[in-house]
Amino acid sequence: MSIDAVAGDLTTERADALVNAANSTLLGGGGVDGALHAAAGPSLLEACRRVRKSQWPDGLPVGEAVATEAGDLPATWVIHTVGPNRNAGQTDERLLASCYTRSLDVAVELGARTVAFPAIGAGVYGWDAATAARVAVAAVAAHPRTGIERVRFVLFSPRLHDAFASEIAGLGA
Ligand code: AR6
Repeated sequence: MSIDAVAGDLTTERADALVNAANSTLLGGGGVDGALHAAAGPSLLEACRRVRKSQWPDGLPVGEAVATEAGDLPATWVIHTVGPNRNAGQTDERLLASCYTRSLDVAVELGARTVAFPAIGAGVYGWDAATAARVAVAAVAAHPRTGIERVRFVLFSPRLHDAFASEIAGLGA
């Protein structure tokens, strides 16, 4: 069960499940959400619309996670989660941790063996790199992750990569 961090683009990462930093509507947006939808093709949006109709008619709550198919992405599933919007006053780190915990719960239910995360909340939602990395790595390390062989953070900037790599290195200390 490894945890690592790479610099790169989540939309080209091969994993059983890619985690999307979505918003409550699940109907797309900017950042990594927009990039994943663009790379997946329209079937991802259709799958998200079905989730809204069946499971979450009022939208996915902050800190929750739900899976769909992955369209044309190099993955079997996309797990959508909604980070707390720090810029809108949602400053509770436990909600950010819950995004990782609930995403891994869903990944375990699906039988995913490899899972890749972006830095949830570290873009539009305004979490600083150090806090985003500390909360993310602690939440993943604390999860039982039954059956999951690798959790990878795919970071879009060198600053975020350094922050995550340093937290991961600290796990072994
Ligand atoms: N691969 C990996 N990381 C990426 C990619 C990519 N292709 N593109 C951006 N990032 P954000 P949030 C990084 O804003 O803060 C959306 O509009 C980005 O540099 O995508 O949780 C949703 O619909 C940053 O480090 O997510 C919501 O409305 C990290 O991904 C809102 O943004 C997260 O930034 C969610 O905001």
